Amino acid sequence: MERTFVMVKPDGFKRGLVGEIISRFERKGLVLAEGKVMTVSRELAERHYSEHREKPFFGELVDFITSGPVFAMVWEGPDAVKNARSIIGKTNPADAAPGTIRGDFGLVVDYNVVHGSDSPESAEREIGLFFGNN
Ligand code: DAT
Ligand code: MG
Repeated sequence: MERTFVMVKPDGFKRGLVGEIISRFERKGLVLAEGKVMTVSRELAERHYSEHREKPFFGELVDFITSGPVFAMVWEGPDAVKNARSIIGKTNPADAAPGTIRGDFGLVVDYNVVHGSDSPESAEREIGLFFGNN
């Protein structure tokens, strides 16, 4: 059994997509283990996205993710990381297939509705950052 970290970003939260997004993961068969509404501090945002520190979009990414409430979650199941990423779709909604969250609800890469960990190692690191090491 594997765990992954998923977060409805401020755009998805503001648009009222939390329930729809939870439903898609549940229908797939993943199991919700943790969930909470929170506002991400700049410090947490910079740690969460530290791999992107040198990218030109880093400042805007931190501004965006701290701009309003998010819904942070832990999902469990076989291959949870890969299965969650396939439900979420490609990073740029313009490339994401219809039927994926980003394909159905996103338009541009800056506001792509949802985050999902990219590896089991990232998942454990991100779960630790957002939920403590439980
Ligand atoms: P993902 O969220 O699919 O794991 P990532 O880790 O490469 O994608 O990037 C993290 C977030 O940064 C992504 O969800 C949206 C933003 N981002 C990525 N590439 C971008 C770009 N070229 N311009 C603006 N924002 C970008
Ligand atoms: Mg990523």
